[in-house]
Amino acid sequence: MADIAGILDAVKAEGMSAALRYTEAYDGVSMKPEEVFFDPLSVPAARVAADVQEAIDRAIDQVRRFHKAVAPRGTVLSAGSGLEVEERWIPFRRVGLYVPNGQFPLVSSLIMTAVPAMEAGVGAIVVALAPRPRAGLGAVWLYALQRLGIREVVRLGGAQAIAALGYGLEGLDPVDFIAGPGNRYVTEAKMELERRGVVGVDGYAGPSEVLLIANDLEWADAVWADLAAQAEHDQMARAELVTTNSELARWVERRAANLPPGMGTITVTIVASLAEAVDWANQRAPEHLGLMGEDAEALASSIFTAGALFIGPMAGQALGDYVAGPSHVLPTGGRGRFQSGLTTRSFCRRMSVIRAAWSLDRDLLQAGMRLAELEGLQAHRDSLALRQQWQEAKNDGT
Ligand code: HSO
Ligand code: ZN
Repeated sequence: MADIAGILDAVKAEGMSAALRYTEAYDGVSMKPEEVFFDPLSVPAARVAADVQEAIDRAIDQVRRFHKAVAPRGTVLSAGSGLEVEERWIPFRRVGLYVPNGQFPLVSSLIMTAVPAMEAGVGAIVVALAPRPRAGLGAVWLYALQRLGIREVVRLGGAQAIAALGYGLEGLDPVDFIAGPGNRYVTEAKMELERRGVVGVDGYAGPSEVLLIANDLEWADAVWADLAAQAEHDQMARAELVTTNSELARWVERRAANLPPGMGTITVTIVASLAEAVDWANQRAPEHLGLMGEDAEALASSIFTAGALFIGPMAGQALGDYVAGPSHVLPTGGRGRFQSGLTTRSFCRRMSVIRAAWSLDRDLLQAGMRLAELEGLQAHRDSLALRQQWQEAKNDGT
C-alpha cells in the first residue's frame, strides 16, 4: 500500500517522467513521452483474419444489444399539484478503462467495459493498456479498439496507469471514473484514488471465481470444463463444486489433484442437501454461480448473491466471459452480497430534479414548515413560509 501511495503521489507531482520511470521499472519498457499516447483511428485499419474479425464483431454486437436494452431511462413523477420530481441518469463526462494486458491479453475485457460505457453515453473514453516489451499494440487489440471507436489509448499499466488516469499527465486530461479489472496493484491504486476523492471506481473485481452446484454424473464433463476454465485465469482463481453426490465429488477431486502449475484452486464441498448448497452459495457470493441438472437448476430463484448466475449445462461461464451480453466484470471476494457487475448504470450518476410551480400544494409546504419547526431550524421554516406568502399574494391578486 505504501508503494502504491508513493506511485500515485509521484505521478501526481511529476507527471509523465514518473509514469515513464515506473513503466521502465515494472514493465521493463522504456518509452518516449509521445509513445505513451495512441489514437487507434489515426492509423490504417488493423489487418486480422476474417474469423477473428467476425468473433470480435459478434461479441461487440451481442454485448451492445444487451447494454442498450438495460440502459437506464430515468423516471419523472408528477406528484400532484405543482410538483414534479425526477430521477435523472447522467453519464460520466470522461472515463478511464483499465484493460489487462499481462500473461493473457484480455480483449474481451475491453469489450466488456467499453460497450457499457458507450451505451451509458459516456462523453470520452480513455483505455489504459500496459505496454508489452518489444511489441507495439498487436493487430487484434488494434482491430477491437478501432471497431469500438476508441480514440485515446494510454500505453501504461499497473498503479502508474491508474495514477495517470486519475491525475492526468502532460497530454492526458484526468478522468472522473475508472473501471475495469486488474491485478491487486491496479485494484489498490483505484481504491486509494477513490479514498482520496480523485475519481470514482467500479466494483472490486479480484481473482476469478466460480461455484457450481451439480448433482448428476451426467454433467461431470461440463462441471470439470467450467471449473478448469475459471481456474485457468491465475493462481489466485477459485473454482468450487458443491454437490450432494459423493461419486461426482470424488471424480472431480481426482482430476483436481493433477492440475497443471499456474492454475488456481479447484475444491469440492459435499453437502447433505441442495438447500444446504444454496445457503453455502449465497454466503460465498461467488462471482459466477453455475447450476447444472434439473434439481440444481430449480434452485435458481433462491440465489441472490452471485455476480452472475448461469443456468443449465449449456450455460458455461465462458459464454458469459465472451459473448452472452452482460459484462464479465463482476464482484468477487464475497462482495456479491452488496455489489453488482459492471453495466450502463455503473457509468452514470443519478441526480434528483425537483421542479415546483406556483400551484404547489399548500399542504405540502405546510408539512415542510412543521417539520422545520420540529427540528428547530427557523430559517428553513422561513424559506418555506416565504413561498407560502407568495402564493397567498398571488391568489389575492387574482
Ligand atoms: N472470467 C473473467 C473474464 C474473462 N475470461 C476474460 C476470459 N477472458 C472474469 O471473471
Ligand atoms: Zn474467464
